[in-house]
Amino acid sequence: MEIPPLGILGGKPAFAEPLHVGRPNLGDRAALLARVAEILDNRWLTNDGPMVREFEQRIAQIAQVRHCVAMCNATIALEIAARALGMQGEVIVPAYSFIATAHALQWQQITPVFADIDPRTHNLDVSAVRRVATDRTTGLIGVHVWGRPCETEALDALAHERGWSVMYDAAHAFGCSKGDRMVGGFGNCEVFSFHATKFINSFEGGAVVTNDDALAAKLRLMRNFGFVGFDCVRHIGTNGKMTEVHAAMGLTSLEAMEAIIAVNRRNHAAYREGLAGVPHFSLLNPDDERGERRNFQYVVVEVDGERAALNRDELVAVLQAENVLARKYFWPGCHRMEPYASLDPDAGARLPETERVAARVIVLPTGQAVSVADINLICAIIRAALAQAPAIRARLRPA
Ligand code: T4K
Repeated sequence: MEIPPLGILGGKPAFAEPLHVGRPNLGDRAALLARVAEILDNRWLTNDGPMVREFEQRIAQIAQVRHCVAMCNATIALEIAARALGMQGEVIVPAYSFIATAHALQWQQITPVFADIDPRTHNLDVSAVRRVATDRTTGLIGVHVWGRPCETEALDALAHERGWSVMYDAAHAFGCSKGDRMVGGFGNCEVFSFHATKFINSFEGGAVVTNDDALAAKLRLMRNFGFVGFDCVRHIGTNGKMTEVHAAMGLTSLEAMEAIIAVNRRNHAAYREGLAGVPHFSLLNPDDERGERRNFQYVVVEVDGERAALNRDELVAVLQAENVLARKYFWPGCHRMEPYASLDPDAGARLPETERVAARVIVLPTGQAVSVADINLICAIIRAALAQAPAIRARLRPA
């Protein structure tokens, strides 16, 4: 493909409009509007309404669990679940995650203790978890990064052996499976996100899913201030409720689930083909050869900055100059963000794989808003940039 002068070298951006990572996937507009009309007719807008219940049923069915408790977002869902599980003191989490995983703990005076990751999967390394455990540890939160499930057997077994609670931040992993078991039933509970940028979205939204009846009952109470009936509060609680309009969007999005997977899968294949053979580049394999289900929501490339002609940050600058707003998730790692950086300034030394992966990853735009032609152009830009690396380096070098 013929590429005009690159934006970073003074050319016009290849895309007139920005191409975002996280542009929402939309379901059928008429179906959503019909649901909104029904909500208005019902005059039931929030507080465990019929749309929320239907949404919960559908999520529980797909995730193969007994209970789904829908919430206003995944961050509040993580907070409520941590409290319902009695997490306190120290809880082990990866630093390679969105900041919400750590904040959900710190927000309630629980100390997140960061453990390193396996560079192959980007998920918690079980031996690193063992290394950071102390007698103050009460729990563990694994994150299924990019939708690839953690080593749940080993983590669940370790938690069981030590008497810890264990939950999974499955914000990326709705619709994914480990073997023939859907994500949802691992640990004591799992948390999904239905934020606008996620595979299935309810504008904002989240849910805790579990097979534990008592835990589900507690989560329902805590989501609604602890109320049972009009005048009786049985538990400390907060307002974590999902509204009917959010559930309407979620149900509409669920109807498009297979179509969204098909687009994501097509886009993934286009990137794989477009980047094949680019030296020191690797596209993370969603790893579904064993017949596992994946949602293909993220296109994640690792750039070996020591050997490639341009490093990750240089390539992101190249792409952004073309209006391709590639992201560096989860740079620089939770441990280098506040308040954690000040609380434990030396954490980086104990998290070498987290630091290495965070310095190599580029997340590229995908989803319904991105066409195969867009992807071909993005890949051609990357190839053209690598071929002109010395000029680009000179341009990016601080004066
Ligand atoms: N745990 C994990 C592992 C997570 O990744 C997340 C969230 C959570 C927990 C917490 O879940 P929630 O509480 O959010 O339910 C985005 C998302 O906001 C965040 O939900 C997500 N992870 C994270 C990985 O990505 P930002 O701050 O990097 O990007 P944001 O929200 O500005 O959106 C990205 C781009 O998407 C924007 O540049 C423009 C585009 N966009 C966004 C929205 C909202 C649109 O085109 N339309 C839109 O409506 O966090």
